[in-house]
Amino acid sequence: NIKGFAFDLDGVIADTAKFHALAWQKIAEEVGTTWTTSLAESLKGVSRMASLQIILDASTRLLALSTAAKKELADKKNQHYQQLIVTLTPKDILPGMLKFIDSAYDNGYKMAIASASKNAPLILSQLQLTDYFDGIVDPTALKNGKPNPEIFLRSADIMSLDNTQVIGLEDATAGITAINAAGQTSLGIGNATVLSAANLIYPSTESVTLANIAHDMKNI
Ligand code: G16
Ligand code: MG
Repeated sequence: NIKGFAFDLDGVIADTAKFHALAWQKIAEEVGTTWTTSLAESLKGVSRMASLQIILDASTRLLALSTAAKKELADKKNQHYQQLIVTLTPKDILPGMLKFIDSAYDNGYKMAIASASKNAPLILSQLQLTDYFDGIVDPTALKNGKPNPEIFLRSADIMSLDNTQVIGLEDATAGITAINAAGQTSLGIGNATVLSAANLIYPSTESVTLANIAHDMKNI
């Protein structure tokens, strides 16, 4: 019996990917990496330092940066990014998600955030969603990122639930893999072909409702 929801943030609650992309693009230009949509896509759900490494590896220059220099570039990206996310307001919550979160709360479901982003607390605060959640998994305390299940296992701990009682919501395949490996029910938002490993698949956030989930859970 489902008693809680573990939410990915980017692509599920808000479209922060566009801000990550704008901020990384500046860093890419600085290090001689051509910015492409496929490069932007490959950074989704990937941690800040791992994202930087992908950008450095794609550079046409022969770079030998020290750890300190890399840290400086990552900090610079985060400063650009934070300037963009402070402009977020509740209007930036993806369609239908405020209604879903609000009705899940009213119906007594527990909720947690399972995002790789260290900025998740700031983003939730900007969107005025903080109080709905039992907690936010601290990504700095994790050994492995998605597709490793660790982040979703932690979210069940935060909600004091068994993994079988949790539905994980994700827009990325690495996240779906992580939810499945955690023994939770996976709910994918996006392209059904891409997210075929998910237990439940919805084309967009608008179709994520308690009624649709209750109906579709009968068929899995
Ligand atoms: C998000 C984004 C990634 C970003 C990562 C770390 O993950 O999808 O692009 O690099 O968080 O973000 P930050 O630099 O803010 O710590 P998720 O799990 O919410 O999709
Ligand atoms: Mg995501």
